[in-house]
Amino acid sequence: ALSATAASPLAPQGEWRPATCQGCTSWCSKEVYVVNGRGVKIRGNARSKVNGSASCPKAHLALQQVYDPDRIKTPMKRTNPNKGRNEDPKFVPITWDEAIETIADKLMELRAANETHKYMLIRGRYTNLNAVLYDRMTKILGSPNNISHSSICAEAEKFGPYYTEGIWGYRQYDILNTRYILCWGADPLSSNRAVSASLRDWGDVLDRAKVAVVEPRLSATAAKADEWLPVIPGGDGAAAVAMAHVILTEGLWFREFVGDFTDGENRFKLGQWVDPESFEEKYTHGLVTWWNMELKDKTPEWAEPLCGIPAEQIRRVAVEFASAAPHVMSWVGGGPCMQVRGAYASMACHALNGLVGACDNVGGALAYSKSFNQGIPDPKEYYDDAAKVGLKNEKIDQRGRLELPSLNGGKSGGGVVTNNTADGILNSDPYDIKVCIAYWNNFPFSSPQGERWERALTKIPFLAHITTNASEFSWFADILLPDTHSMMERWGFVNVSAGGWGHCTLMQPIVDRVWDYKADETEIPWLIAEKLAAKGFDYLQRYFIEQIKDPETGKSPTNEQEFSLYCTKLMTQNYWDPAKYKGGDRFNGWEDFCKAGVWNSDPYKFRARWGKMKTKTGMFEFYSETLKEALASHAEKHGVSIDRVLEVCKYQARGDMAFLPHYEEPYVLGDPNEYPFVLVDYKSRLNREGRSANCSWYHELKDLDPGDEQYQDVAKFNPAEGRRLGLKDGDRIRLTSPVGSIECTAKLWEGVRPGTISKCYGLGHWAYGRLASKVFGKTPLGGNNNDLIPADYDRLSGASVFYGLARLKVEKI
Ligand code: MGD
Ligand code: MGD
Ligand code: SF4
Repeated sequence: ALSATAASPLAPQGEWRPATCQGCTSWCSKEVYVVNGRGVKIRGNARSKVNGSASCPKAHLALQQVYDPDRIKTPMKRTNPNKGRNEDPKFVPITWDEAIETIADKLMELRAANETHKYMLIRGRYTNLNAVLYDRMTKILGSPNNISHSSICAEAEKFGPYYTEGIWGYRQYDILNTRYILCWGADPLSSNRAVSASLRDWGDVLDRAKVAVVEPRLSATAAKADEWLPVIPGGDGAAAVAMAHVILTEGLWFREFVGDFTDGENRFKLGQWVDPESFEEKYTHGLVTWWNMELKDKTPEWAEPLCGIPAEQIRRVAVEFASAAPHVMSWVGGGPCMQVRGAYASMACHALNGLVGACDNVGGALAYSKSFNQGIPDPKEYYDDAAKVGLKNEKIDQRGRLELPSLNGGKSGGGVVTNNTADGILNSDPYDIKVCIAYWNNFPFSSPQGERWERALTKIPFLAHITTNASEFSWFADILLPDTHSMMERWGFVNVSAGGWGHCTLMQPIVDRVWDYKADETEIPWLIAEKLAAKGFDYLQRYFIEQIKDPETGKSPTNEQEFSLYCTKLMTQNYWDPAKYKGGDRFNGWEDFCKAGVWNSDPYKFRARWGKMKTKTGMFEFYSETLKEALASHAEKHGVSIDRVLEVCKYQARGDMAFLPHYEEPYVLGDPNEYPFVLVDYKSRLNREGRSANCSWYHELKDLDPGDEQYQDVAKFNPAEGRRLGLKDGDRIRLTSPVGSIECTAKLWEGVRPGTISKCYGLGHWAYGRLASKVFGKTPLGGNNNDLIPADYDRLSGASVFYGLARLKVEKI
């Protein structure tokens, strides 16, 4: 018989080591099987209460990323002084010393010229260690310009929850205890923020709950759902307020949360004004105002032509959803919100959670679980006079200007307007950017109308890119620094919540680095600080040495590896140090935490936020006093009325309507006669954000996306429309919008709403690697949707718009 003895080939050759996946923002805790320093297999970390041993299909692509032969293996410098898409940078290898020396020289030049604000740090994906490079280093160098990718990611989706219940952040969903899931442009089986856990649990969910999906295309989740509501892009707000109308007229609101008429008689009757005095609210604010001003006439029949969903389906879903209250959820993804008027759709779809008492409730939509990250010390003591002056400058993305309120956290200019940075740079408004360091990002590819980034990056005199792969962004760089891969080669940690649990999961260097990579957020800033100190500016190095010490020994770091480790230990100390225990899993110290790889929170405390929400009234605000205050302060800052702000920002609301969840017509660009279709963009199940197209498995498994084909980039048409256009599967086509065009392949598929073309985001790289591009540096493989999408914003949240904006025409080629 076969037995696995030490000498046998069946004996284990390696060990499972804990890791974290950042392929998407599910941020699962994982384990990697490591043999002789090489990662060979990936599985979920069973110790995590968020994702357990579950994995999604794209987790495994991390192996192909780590061992991608196209990774940058050494620092490089550009030798062609001309920049541009058609200019080969002619990169040549250099040493780390030369690379860092060059960067430090450029930073010192800015200091000598009193232009520290002309330094910019760009962050794409990140771990929580980003505080070092993104925040502290930028500030100590004296620049206000730390620009994150947040608003090409998800800001609009946070708007509704913030201005109704005070959460500027994501929600988690208690799917195992729910009885009805209503998804708005979220596809939890493919994307969003709990993919592994959703895939694991969805079978049980379907046994116990109904699922309805509002989507212009048949998504993976819609394909398994009880109801697919094929919405016209941008019609969500109409469907949501009509559902609210039905819930109120049918008397189905959740009285324990919302309250009731003082005499118990339902006065919410079609078209009838209600006396606010007749209703006593409990944990909400402004329900009757919402009814009187927006809901009373908004029947499903009113909504049907606006959203394209049959009135009887809107009514049925609303009644079944509310009848299962409060163990139900309105799950709002980016689809309805990342639109020009998406802020109000975000409010309208999320407000349903308030009506049915689903927020903070069992089986409902919850805030993220409490976590206990420790910040790193304040840097203010390390600002010199030049830094203090530099920091006072306006930020390059122009956030907070009249036309860009970006009201993150209730503050005018509170959030980044990532994609507008390109215009700030191009127009030197408010000034020009001279030195930029960027990491883990690829804005010419990932941002709408990314061609603006190509021109903006060409204009920056000195650009360094910290990256695993040469990418479209790298093409414009002067220096490339080869980065560690997030999953296996570096320290870091992130927090995420799902299903009522939060976890803090560690990245650790668990495999050997094949080449001389260095970690973006800690090792590289350490090396820069050393060089700057040698050139006479030691503030950054002193901050690192004096403020970031090993919490166990009290020792200061002496090199970049120690610095990286101490940062991680310091910021996670509340999880692993028994003396600092604050809740959740207990550990006996750092080693113990590293072995587990993940800390789990305590169970969720349901209903704890009822009456204590971080809104102005403490209540769930249907009439948002919080938004009223934020808009008033933005308007006052610019000496205009709130109505003027709304007008400049392209919203239709005026007066009090601005503070209420309501429907606004979609703002779509292009003449429908010339451009008859609306683009429906969505993420591939295999997208590790913009980073997986150089993996062979990505192409081989592409038909995991409903309607898609292996090794193809297909634009999907409703079959009747496709036939009318004379299209058949496999035809090569050109899609053109008012701002650009791409080439791809036609596919006729039933899961497409008429009037739309549905196409995955992910392909179309012209400079990523040998599998991602047709000819590296020249010809893309497939087409990048962002070449079709105009650069525009949901200005109240600062979010870039991906949905409901681009009209298209199609030609055979
Ligand atoms: P990525 O496109 O993932 O990030 O957009 P970005 O923040 O620009 O590119 C990351 C780059 O970092 C890679 O190109 C590579 O150069 C480098 N890199 C890859 N792996 C690593 C690594 O492990 N470490 C480091 N340091 N570098 C690495 C993301 C953004 O894209 C997001 S978050 C969303 S949600 C948007 N999604 C989206 C969409 O759904 N549709 C369309 N049309 N556009 C979208 N763009 C947005
Ligand atoms: P998307 O997955 O882009 O965003 O997660 P979500 O916010 O859930 O989904 C947008 C959906 O909206 C698509 O299904 C699209 O078909 C639909 N849609 C388009 N227009 C409309 C419309 O007008 N109305 C409605 N109702 N729907 C519309 C984002 C989250 O996903 C983020 S921010 C990141 S960074 C992660 N990235 C990521 C990834 O790259 N790949 C995968 N597989 N998962 C990911 N998860 C994370
Ligand atoms: Fe989790 Fe996303 Fe990684 Fe999949 S890709 S394992 S869902 S973090």
